[in-house]
Amino acid sequence: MSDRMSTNLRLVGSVGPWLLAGAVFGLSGCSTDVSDDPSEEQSESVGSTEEALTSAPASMPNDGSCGFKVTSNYLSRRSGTGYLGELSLKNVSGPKAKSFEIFADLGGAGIRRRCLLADCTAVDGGYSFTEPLLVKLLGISQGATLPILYGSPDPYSSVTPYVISINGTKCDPVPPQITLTASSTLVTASGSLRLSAAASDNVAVRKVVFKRDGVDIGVDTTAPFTLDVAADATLNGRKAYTAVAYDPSGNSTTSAPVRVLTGIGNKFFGTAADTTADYSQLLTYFNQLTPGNAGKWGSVEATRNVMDWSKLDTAAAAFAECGDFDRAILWSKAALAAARTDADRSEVKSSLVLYEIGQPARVP
Ligand SMILES: [Ca+2]
Repeated sequence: MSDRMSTNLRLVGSVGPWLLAGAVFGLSGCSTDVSDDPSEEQSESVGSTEEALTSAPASMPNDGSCGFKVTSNYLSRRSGTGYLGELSLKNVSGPKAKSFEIFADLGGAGIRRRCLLADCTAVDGGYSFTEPLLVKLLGISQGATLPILYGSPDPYSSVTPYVISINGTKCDPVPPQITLTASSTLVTASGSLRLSAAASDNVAVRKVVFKRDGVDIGVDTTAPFTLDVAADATLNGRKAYTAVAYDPSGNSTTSAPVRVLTGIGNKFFGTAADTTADYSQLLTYFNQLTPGNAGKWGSVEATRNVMDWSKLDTAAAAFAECGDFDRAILWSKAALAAARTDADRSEVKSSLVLYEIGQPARVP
């Protein structure tokens, strides 16, 4: 029956909406065939009346589309003032529908004015189609198909529709899955960094939004979901990239972050640590500036387990003698942070106090 209805629609696409409804549903006009009270249950329904009378009330199938199937037909040749498109919403195994929402990606085409047998509005990435008064009154019973017509000034390259909800129930509550990888996690030369997201969903992945430190930097709407990022010295430092996958119902999932270190034009030095304790020590002693040899291991720990930070203190005193109290304070604080005994700390502190008031520290 649905095929015949679709054929009818193509043939009578230029007639008025109520006449078209009559041609499709065999009605002489909605206002004369249905009750004025929309809350009253109607025995007649869109499509097969016999099935509506004999079918038991159906529960909502958990199949991602509520037991409904929406398909698309469109004409690639101009029809009248534009191009004709048709969606067919079939109730395969769902409950009688008195409301619905369909989302359709029209491949960039726009809808001219309104739709026939559905209300349609432009939304992000396509159009949303909702039930017309006729469906509110009569419903779509199991086995029945509702055709929806629309016209576009643009030719269609593709149309992809999804059932979003039936009778107010969201058909797909399951969010997508997504993992993100980067072509490199250490960038040392200008070029391009490719982000690749592997995303899947029980219905479909509509788009993947890429982010850098939480800020949108690009979108891909077709698989494979990738984004090429220009890598230059402005990105120097560590950045966290994430990707968010959306399904047609708006469910979303954010990937685990991928951290990329960019150091274009930088010089690196480093060492190795065997244990957490060693690593902690490295953070303490290497995460600071030191005045040449005075801060190196060979000077500080010339004898194993005997730390001598006095050379840092001496360096601070030398800067103070030259009148460079900023540097004197810097190295004095470094010596203070590294001092292991109260006696050492006390000695360094007494010098530091002098540097802070612009006085050199001299041995009496
Ligand atoms: Ca989903």
